[in-house]
Amino acid sequence: MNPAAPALRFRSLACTPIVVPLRFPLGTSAATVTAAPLLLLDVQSEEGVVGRAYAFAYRPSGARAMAEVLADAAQLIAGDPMAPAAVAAKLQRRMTLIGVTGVVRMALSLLDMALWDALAVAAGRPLAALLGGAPQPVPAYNSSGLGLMAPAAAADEALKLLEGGFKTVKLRLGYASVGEDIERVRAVRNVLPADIQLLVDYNQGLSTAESLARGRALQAEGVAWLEEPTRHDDLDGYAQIARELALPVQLGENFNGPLAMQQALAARACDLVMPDVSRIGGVTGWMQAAGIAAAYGVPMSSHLMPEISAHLMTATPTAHLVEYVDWLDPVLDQPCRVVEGCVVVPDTPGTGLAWDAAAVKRFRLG
Ligand code: SMN
Ligand code: MG
Repeated sequence: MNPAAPALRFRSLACTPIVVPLRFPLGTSAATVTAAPLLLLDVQSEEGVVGRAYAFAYRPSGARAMAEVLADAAQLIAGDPMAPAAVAAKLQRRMTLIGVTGVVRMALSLLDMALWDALAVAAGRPLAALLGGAPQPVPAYNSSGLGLMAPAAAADEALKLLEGGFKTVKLRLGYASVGEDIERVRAVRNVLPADIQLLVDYNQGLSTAESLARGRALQAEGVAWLEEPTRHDDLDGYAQIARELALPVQLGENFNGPLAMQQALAARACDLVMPDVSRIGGVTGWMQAAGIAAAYGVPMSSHLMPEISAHLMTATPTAHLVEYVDWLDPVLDQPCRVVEGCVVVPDTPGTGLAWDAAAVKRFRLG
């Protein structure tokens, strides 16, 4: 780190909830996302340094609830050093009675990401470099679309998602019958070149028994991972699924902090992990989780927020794939760049996030 970089103190924060339209609406077995509710966060240091981050909020109420928690957190840390680990420890303790889970966990993770961005901006270095990574392109899969839809529509959309040179795409499943799932997989697999990988995601829609039955059916269909077939916290169920299927089981977007990942790995609940930076504890929690995945030798991918996750993946020993979505593009000065299926990590200070003020105003949640 640049030894001349000033020590920063936290002054204030500003939250901006927005809802951006999606180029490819995303139907999952749990809910359909037609527009993405996002919470943008700007933190301000006493020295005038600004740190930025954002999180996918799932629902407009999620964005509003996180903003409330962040306003509360800001009062608790006013004037404190912008030291993410110390801030995390203090807020974890102060918020213990309500519980650091759900939107509270997401809000604190988002704050952590913005603090790290401010530190990297002050140091004049990309976040990737500050974490010990090299800011180089990171292999990604295109997850922008391929929700629940008719087989022919899924085949069409799969081809569109290859734009940008992606070598992997992800299809959501969880129809009423295994036959309908297989129909979609075959429709997509039929139009995809042989060197393109196909991932599938059930968004926790199945029982353990159905996960085993559908997983067995999928094993012959050229699928590279089976994501969240059943409820994310049923580790015994997952251990059985992972043991009985040859198809790699992927779990992680719902890990509530690094401990949840450690427990899943200790239970042999999955073969692959994909924490979400806004649920795992921000950059601080991510780096702890990366250490756990490395100790277990388990490939680690990311969930959403590719602009931030790509930086973290450069410093993740078992880095696998960044989940790319184009959702933030409408409000960015510089859209997230993808070259030959890799997310490009900008060589500018911090994460490189800069809002397009006019677009933010247009999509602002009232
Ligand atoms: C997903 C579900 C809901 C919103 C965003 C993303 C999905 C994924 O589980 O892994 O992309
Ligand atoms: Mg998923």
